[in-house]
Amino acid sequence: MVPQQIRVDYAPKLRGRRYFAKKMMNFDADPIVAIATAPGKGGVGVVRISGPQLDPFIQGLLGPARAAHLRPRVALHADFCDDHGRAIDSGLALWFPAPHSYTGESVLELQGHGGPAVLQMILARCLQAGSGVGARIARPGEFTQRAFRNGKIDLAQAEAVADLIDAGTAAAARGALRSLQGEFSRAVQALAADLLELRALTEATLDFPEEEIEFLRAADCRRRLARAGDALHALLHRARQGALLREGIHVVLAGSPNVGKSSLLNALAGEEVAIVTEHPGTTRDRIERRIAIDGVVLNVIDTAGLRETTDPVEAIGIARTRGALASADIVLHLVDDRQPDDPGDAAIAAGAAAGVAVLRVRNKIDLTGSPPGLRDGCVRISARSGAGLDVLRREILRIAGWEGASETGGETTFLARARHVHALERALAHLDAARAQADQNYALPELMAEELRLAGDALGEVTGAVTPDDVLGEIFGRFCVGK
Ligand SMILES: Nc1nc2c(ncn2[C@@H]2O[C@H](COP(=O)(O)OP(=O)(O)OP(=O)(O)O)[C@@H](O)[C@H]2O)c(=O)[nH]1
Ligand SMILES: [Mg+2]
Repeated sequence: MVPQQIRVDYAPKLRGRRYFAKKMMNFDADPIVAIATAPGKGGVGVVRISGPQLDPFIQGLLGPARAAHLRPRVALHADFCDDHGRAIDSGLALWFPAPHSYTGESVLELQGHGGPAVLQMILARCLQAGSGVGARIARPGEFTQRAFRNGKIDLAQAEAVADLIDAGTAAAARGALRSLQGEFSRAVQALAADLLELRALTEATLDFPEEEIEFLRAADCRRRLARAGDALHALLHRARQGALLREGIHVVLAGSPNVGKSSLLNALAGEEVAIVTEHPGTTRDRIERRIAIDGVVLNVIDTAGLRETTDPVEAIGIARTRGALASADIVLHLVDDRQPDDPGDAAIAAGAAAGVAVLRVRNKIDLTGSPPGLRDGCVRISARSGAGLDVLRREILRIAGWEGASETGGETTFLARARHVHALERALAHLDAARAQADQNYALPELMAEELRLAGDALGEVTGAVTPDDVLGEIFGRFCVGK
């Protein structure tokens, strides 16, 4: 089979949810094959195969003589051969018999030379050798999906795999690894187990109405609910920090023309990203730069200065500034320190979405002699000399809610996603509702049991214990092929 004939079955979403749901439920056992290393040239390239039955691949690619030497988890040097027994490449074969593998199925890894042509040839040969057992190319994330399905990892850990690959800073990578190693999942599972026990108690009360309240009182239910509430609060706090680390912060620089927005972007980035001139109206387009502070990624966006204009190009730029303001997490409103106040105030406050922090920054203090730093909710800096920039960086992180590596965040933060934060928030709301029932002397135990069930379900969404198939499809669909 030549590569063009390979049926690429990537697009479960196009076929609708039911297709994917069926795929998930079916536990489809086709062997899957993919190039696991990044596209392009490299010293080594890896083709990975996972499935219940790998004999055709082992025999076909290594040939019977060499295949006889293959031992579990021991690297074997071998030629990878075509269907006539001619070598395509020479490298290492690694065999992980089920269940001791990444996916929980049998896995064969062929480490060849990392060129696109040779890896495509190995891939095509694998599909050919496995055609009798239904081999096909893996969908994005399908290896990890099988690991999840086979109970090797839970959903939060599976997401951490993708996040570790995507991590843009060392802090994000360390956080992702902690999630991958199960730190986050264990905390969620412990909480879910507590809630389940409390729910069982509450339901027992419903079954034995005479003993009703005594039952729950004897179990000190209220104190245990309070303890679960504290644990959930702490977990939510850590998850929010983790989400910040993963998603980054959108910081928009806005203000009148010529106040030094582009100069500030350049100073923060440490290079000449944007054009700076003494002419007001220099910046027309929005210019973005990713900058890491303390391991947190800031997406800093420089915009066209806000003013009334008849220039059609500048007007488009100003419209883009308004668009950027509307999607900012934090707005830095720059003002020239020589001016007592800025007429753009109202426009910026109106442009930023509700609840978005607007931090006033007075620039060019080298010309006025004001001391740098934070006073009256306003940071004074010089983009030219760099004075006050440290304070500004710290203030941005503080407003975003980042607690920093030295405090409770940093080294104990696991990477989390907005999805996790929302699920934990829902769990907390249901737990609070259950606590309200307890506080009313267990007036409605049915309601309390129901709230505990809903809280448990919300926690289960984090680990994948109760996650709808379309959500699973969405999560795994975002992985790269070969992972
Ligand atoms: N002395 C001094 N000059 C500065 C400082 N920051 C910027 N400037 C000067 O102010 C002028 C305008 O700077 P820009 O960074 O282009 O200003 P901008 O806000 O991006 O302007 P527009 O793109 O036109 O909206 C340039 O001549 C800069 O060199 C500063 O901290 N001190
Ligand atoms: Mg500019």
